[in-house]
Amino acid sequence: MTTTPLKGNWQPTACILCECNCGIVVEVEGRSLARIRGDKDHPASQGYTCNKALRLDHYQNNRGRLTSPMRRRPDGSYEEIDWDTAISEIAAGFRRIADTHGGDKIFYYGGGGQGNHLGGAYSGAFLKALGSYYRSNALAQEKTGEHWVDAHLYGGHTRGEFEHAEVSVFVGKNPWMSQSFPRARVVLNEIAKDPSRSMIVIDPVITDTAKMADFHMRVRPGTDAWCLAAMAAVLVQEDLCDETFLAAHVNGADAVREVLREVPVAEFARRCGVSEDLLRAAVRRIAAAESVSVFEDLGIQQSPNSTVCSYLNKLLWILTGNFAKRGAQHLHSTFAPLFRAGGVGRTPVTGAPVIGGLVPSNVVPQEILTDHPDRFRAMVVESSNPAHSLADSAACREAFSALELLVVVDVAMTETARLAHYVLPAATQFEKAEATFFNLEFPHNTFHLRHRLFEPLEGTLPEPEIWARLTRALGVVDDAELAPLRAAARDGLAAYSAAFLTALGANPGLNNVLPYVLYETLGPALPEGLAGAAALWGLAQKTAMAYPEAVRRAGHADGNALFEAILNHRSGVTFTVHEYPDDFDLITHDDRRIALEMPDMLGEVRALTAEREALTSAEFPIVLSAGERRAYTANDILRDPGWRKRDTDGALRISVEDAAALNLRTGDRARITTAAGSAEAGVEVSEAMLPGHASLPNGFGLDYLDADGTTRVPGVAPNSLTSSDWRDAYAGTPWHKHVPARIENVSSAVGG
Ligand SMILES: Nc1nc2c(c(=O)[nH]1)N[C@H]1C(S)=C(S)[C@@H](COP(=O)(O)OP(=O)(O)OC[C@H]3O[C@@H](n4cnc5c(=O)[nH]c(N)nc54)[C@H](O)[C@@H]3O)O[C@H]1N2
Ligand SMILES: Nc1nc2c(c(=O)[nH]1)N[C@H]1C(S)=C(S)[C@@H](COP(=O)(O)OP(=O)(O)OC[C@H]3O[C@@H](n4cnc5c(=O)[nH]c(N)nc54)[C@H](O)[C@@H]3O)O[C@H]1N2
Ligand code: SF4
Ligand SMILES: [Mo]
Repeated sequence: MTTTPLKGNWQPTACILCECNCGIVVEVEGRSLARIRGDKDHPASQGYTCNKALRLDHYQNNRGRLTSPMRRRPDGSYEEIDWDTAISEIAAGFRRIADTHGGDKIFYYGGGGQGNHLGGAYSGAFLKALGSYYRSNALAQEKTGEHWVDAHLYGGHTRGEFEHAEVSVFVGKNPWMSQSFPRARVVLNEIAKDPSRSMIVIDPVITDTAKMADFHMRVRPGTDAWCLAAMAAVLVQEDLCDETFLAAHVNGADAVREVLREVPVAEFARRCGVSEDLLRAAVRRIAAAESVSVFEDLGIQQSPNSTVCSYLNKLLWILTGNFAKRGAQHLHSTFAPLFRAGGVGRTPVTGAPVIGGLVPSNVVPQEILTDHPDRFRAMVVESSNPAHSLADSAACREAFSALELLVVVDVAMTETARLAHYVLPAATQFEKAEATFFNLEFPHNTFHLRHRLFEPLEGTLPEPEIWARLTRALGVVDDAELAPLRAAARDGLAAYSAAFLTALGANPGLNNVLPYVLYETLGPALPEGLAGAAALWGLAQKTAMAYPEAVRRAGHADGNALFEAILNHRSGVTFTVHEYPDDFDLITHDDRRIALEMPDMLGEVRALTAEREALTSAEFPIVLSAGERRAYTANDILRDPGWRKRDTDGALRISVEDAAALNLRTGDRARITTAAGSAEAGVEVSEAMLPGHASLPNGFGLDYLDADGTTRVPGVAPNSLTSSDWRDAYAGTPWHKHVPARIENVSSAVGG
């Protein structure tokens, strides 16, 4: 595919507000994104965007932008300092921590939000040079449980092919609002219109997605384990499994069947609040389908029993053989791994599980706030706002304030930045080369290198340059060693490849600082503004070696050809084209079979028959879902509240029944109190909510300096209401969607 010539000032880039990173074209005026449209040439999104992309100028031209490195004074205020001072003081500070306490006491959090993973790729050189090891990011408060299950079952991440699935199942997932797969609303509309296709939604809320569903299984919050166990049990008890598939491709099915045979389906249906008839009908629909795709997301990943729910929902498609065929579930290629390979480690202080190399977000405060000798002493935060996005903001603030050194790299003065010793101002995602590593599709997987639309704002730097300066300041690489590589880069990629092998052969130590080496040597030879793409050369080589045929099918002869295509195709490239049977080769187990038996998880399924104490109480009778995705939420990416066209204060949604009991009407104010904190919110009475269930949106409670100089904080910061210890036993992932709470009417006191 070649890019069509661009007219006028229309430039291709991507939306950065969710993991889809839809291709857009932007008409640039001065330094603003004046007009925005979907990019038809983008190989994944094909012209699609949702409502949010059109508001991106609120990110680019945000009054909260940082324009100079900042250093905190003893009195807590900040002073602007120049880059050279900032770099040398920060490098020396981390060096001192490493020399005194060990480099592993330097903790790294973040590395990219929804659309900017290129910068974080360079942090590794600096961190490795210091001996830093522990890291984390938002994936450790959502996806680590699923990753642990995936690693056991087949050793990779799977995605559904919803575009072609006869039956699509969404478990705790509202793709109409939260998207997450290409062209989500188009695909959902196609499914809803086609009488031969079906949609099953498991969600306590009548979401926009649930409204389109053929089967809406309205579970009571937090009871998915019973619902999913009953569904898997129906497959076994009604003899609906694909025995041919299981015999050919799956180990351990008998052990699973043995447990599922004992599940009391009627009893479990009652416990999750779904009618047994509806539950059985949905399962029979799955079993009868040519193809089934399943998407699990935060509704189970941030709720009680989350890891066992991840396991159970995967049984639905594995027991029915919905793998390695059109419209079904797939393992996919990766361009850059999101998780570290290897087993489950433990955190130094609390001994929490480190899955995929990520420290559970919820234990971060406890790994700092202690006199344990192995506590984290210093922290780097890049492109993340953990003081606002991690459970228990108060504990996070206290912990971050106790660090000997905290450095934040961000575009804005965030809640986290305000606790830092140094804040480094990054160029925005439209002022530098950027890319997402959320490349999760099959059979066609895509990668998009975005070129910059503007020069970096004065005073800011792209992260690759920041990390290169910091690494240079450590003095760990002899620059003379890089000279031959620099020279070879000027002679083209073939010469560079040869010189690279020679240099690494002569000094294997360079491997430790690879992103730095690439940036310093290949970076200068790349077209203007694309130095930050240098690390992609290494990733392109790895990708071509990992999936040689799929990369060739996509039209790239080798790693260098792939890298050139990435540089040249401004709307993105397809980097792998797979055939369906490739799914089996992507299983990492030696026998290329799915390992279905997970004894821990099967033990959890057995234990579901025992009665459980309710997680709510007389004091906190309501289940609060703290952090729902809505039409105008986008994590913490947009700080300017003016981007929202409605729901500007992030209403607390409550059921008609609870509203009546509390004498609350839409527009009234309510106080919501949890074990961790209390906040006031505007109320929206909603027929979509079950009695006893309330929801607050994510991404609110960020402060913003208005044009008139006043600070505004619209909505409730969800993590002022969440607790660190409220988390999954296996993965440490938080139960944000299930926070026991009390709601009080504060309007009626003044006469409502
Ligand atoms: N508009 C918008 N889109 C986004 C984002 C955003 O901020 N705004 N963020 C992006 C990110 S980072 C992510 S991770 C994804 C998340 O995407 P989703 O997981 O789809 O988002 P949520 O709305 O947080 O939660 C999904 C659903 O879980 C349901 N739920 C609550 N409790 C339960 C329960 O006990 N059981 C079940 N089965 N469901 C329950 C909620 O009603 C909700 O509909 O969205 C991405 N897309
Ligand atoms: N209670 C509750 N908490 C939640 C959730 C929930 O549902 N409920 N959801 C969780 C989930 S799924 C997620 S993904 C996390 C997200 O929370 P975070 O991990 O904090 O990620 P973002 O909100 O994406 O934060 C993005 C930060 O990056 C900055 N930024 C933007 N562009 C750039 C750039 O180019 N360079 C740099 N250096 N910085 C940049 C922004 O200013 C912002 O501060 O929140 C989690 N927290
Ligand atoms: S928010 Fe997500 S789905 Fe919407 S346009 Fe942006 S990247 Fe695409
Ligand atoms: Mo997320």
